[in-house]
Amino acid sequence: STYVLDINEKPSEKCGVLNVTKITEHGKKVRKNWASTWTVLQGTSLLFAKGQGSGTSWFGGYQSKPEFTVDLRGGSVDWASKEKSSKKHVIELKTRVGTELLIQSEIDTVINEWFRALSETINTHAWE
Ligand code: I3S
Repeated sequence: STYVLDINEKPSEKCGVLNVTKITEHGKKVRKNWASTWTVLQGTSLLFAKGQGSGTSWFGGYQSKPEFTVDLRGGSVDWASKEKSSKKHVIELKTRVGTELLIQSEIDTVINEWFRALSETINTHAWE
């Protein structure tokens, strides 16, 4: 049999600790609640698991069940405006179902990598 693997079809997997807050749920504004959150990009899903504290509990955070998952397909990603947050390096993620999240890291290389990974995922799967 013939087996063809496109070089671009590598599974997208990325994880790390980011500061995350929801700002809108089903189109309704919700109160910000920034939390240090173990974040996993797995295919077109973005999974969040609030760790038992950040830093030393990465492994524990990874083992814990995701607290919240968003489907990136049909979503959008952009840098957040100053009105959305006073923090620097803030990504604004909007999902197809009207959830808006802010995702932040103090480390610019880290947040730039996440911006790239999220944009690539959203652009690659835009029409699914
Ligand atoms: O958009 P806001 O309301 O200025 O967001 C800030 C608040 O959520 C604040 O908590 P209180 O609800 O206790 O006021 C947070 O401590 C801030 O971090 C939020 O603003 P930034 O600019 O950090 O996203």
